[in-house]
Amino acid sequence: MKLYIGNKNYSSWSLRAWLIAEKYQLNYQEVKLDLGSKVFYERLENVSPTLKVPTLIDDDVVIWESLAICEYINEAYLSGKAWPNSPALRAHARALSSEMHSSFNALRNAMPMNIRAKKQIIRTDEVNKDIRRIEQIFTEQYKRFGSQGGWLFGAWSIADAMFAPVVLRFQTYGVKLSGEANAYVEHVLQCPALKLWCAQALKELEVVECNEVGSLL
Ligand SMILES: N[C@@H](CCC(=O)N[C@@H](CS)C(=O)NCC(=O)O)C(=O)O
Repeated sequence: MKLYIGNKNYSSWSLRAWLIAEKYQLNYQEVKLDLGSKVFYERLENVSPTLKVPTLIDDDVVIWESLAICEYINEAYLSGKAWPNSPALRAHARALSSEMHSSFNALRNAMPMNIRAKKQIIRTDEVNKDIRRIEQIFTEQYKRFGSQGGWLFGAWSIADAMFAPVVLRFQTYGVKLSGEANAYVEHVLQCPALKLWCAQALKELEVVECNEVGSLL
């Protein structure tokens, strides 16, 4: 398998797909491309129909959406263990993952992932609304499953991969959550695979201007 990703400092969608492959130590080759560079588009030209990362190539299978990559890896290589077992919890985890995939635009635009930075932004009502909803999700899930492994559904699942970048955004922009939501954040930050991604991000030197928002703290 070949997984095309973007800069580790910035590419939040790449992180989600990479996390599932890395967490389960799958046999894959990582191809990292500098977001927005000429080489980025040249290399993806005959690989990804959207010219975006992440894109996964597994023999003749091409998958170009982060959530679909997670689903594929889960079914093809993990016998389904990256979703909760019960249909009700699986549907719940899928709903949260799809919500992450399709919502929170205000937060995403105002707080791009930028692991190496410590920044300050002025939070609009829309951004605060997104933060409150995420805090509610973390609180509810941690209250219910925190004691069963610390992840959103106890054991690690694709839902945790989907929310990992938002945890890193909260670090960068100094968003503090309360109680159980904060306990979940602390748990995520201890994840060895996530720590590895962050350590590699900190070694990168490229600057992608459009992701540099806010004022330095
Ligand atoms: N919906 C896609 C989003 C992928 C995406 O927007 N990737 C960004 C990097 S994080 C990208 O490749 N941008 C390059 C471009 O837009 O030209 C997914 O879930 O994988």
